[in-house]
Amino acid sequence: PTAPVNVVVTGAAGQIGYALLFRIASGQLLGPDTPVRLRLLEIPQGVKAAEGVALELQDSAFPLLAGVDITDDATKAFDGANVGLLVGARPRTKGMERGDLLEANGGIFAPQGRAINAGAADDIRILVVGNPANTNALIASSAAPDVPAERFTAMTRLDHNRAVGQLAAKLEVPVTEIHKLTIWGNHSATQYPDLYNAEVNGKSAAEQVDEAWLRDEFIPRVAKRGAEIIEVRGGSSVASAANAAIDHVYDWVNGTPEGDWVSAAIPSDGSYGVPEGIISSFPVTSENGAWKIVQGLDINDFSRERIDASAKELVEERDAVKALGLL
Ligand code: NAX
Repeated sequence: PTAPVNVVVTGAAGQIGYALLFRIASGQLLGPDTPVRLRLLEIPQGVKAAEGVALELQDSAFPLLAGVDITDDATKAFDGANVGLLVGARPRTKGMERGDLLEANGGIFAPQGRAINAGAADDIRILVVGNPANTNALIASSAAPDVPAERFTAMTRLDHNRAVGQLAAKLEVPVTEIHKLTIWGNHSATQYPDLYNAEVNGKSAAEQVDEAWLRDEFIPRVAKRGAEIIEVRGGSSVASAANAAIDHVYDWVNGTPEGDWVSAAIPSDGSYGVPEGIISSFPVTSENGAWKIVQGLDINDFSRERIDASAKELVEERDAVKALGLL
């Protein structure tokens, strides 16, 4: 039998944590042959609720679940960790400026990065879900100089899946007919969902919708879907966010299907004019357990402008956290 994989979930007592843990324990994160040991990291006030979740995990008798540890100590949580889902973050509250938000999150993601650097396993893979996800991932990565930068990623898979869902509904096709869709840039309102390179039934997606819908309805709808969910459901996206985190890590570990790609925020190598070093969303494939940016796509003027605008926002966030001494 294979040794259990150590999976750390931060913010484990929160909403996304609750939607995520049972799916991880059931084998959906790493596959049906891989046992997992869960490490739940919470702040002290969250530990008791995390213990409650652990009771329910026990009550589920998951065959693949080798154990559950709960701690409020990041160093303990990440010791020997193979996968880290960094969900817990400091949300923006009323009257908080962007600088305050970045600083508060720096206080979470820098220490977690140091803990990862100190004790994580050599194959550690990090997915940051907690917002502002891209820049939180950059802070954690920068605090972990001994871990290859490409092991730190941020989640834009929810945006990707939302875009697939919107396009499928518009064209009345199954989601399985949609391929090569890309979210570029930041997980924020500046993100750019690109239909010009996407395909539906093997033909250009952009050519199957009218331009006004693509530019004035589709793009803002995807970028503001989080707000729509809050408005309609009365709470932020939870199960869909957990689902996207599962998709991201599953594909990272197991590879993406031949002839298609997905979206993930990974460190830029300068591809497509995105400044090197920022953690920005790209069209990516996963091969042999590593993300690779899809090369050679045609970028029209409209796309160019959108990609540049989102990259600019990420550069501004990076400069702001640099000025705060967090990089
Ligand atoms: P909750 O407030 O329900 O849960 C957050 C949990 O994190 C709490 O239990 C809290 O005690 C814990 N926490 C806070 N600081 C911590 C720390 N330093 N170490 C460990 N745990 C800590 O929020 P939830 O709805 O679960 O959302 C979590 C994060 O996901 C938020 O930052 C949210 O903005 C972000 N999202 C990101 C998405 C994405 O696509 N990248 C989409 C969904 C979601 O909005």
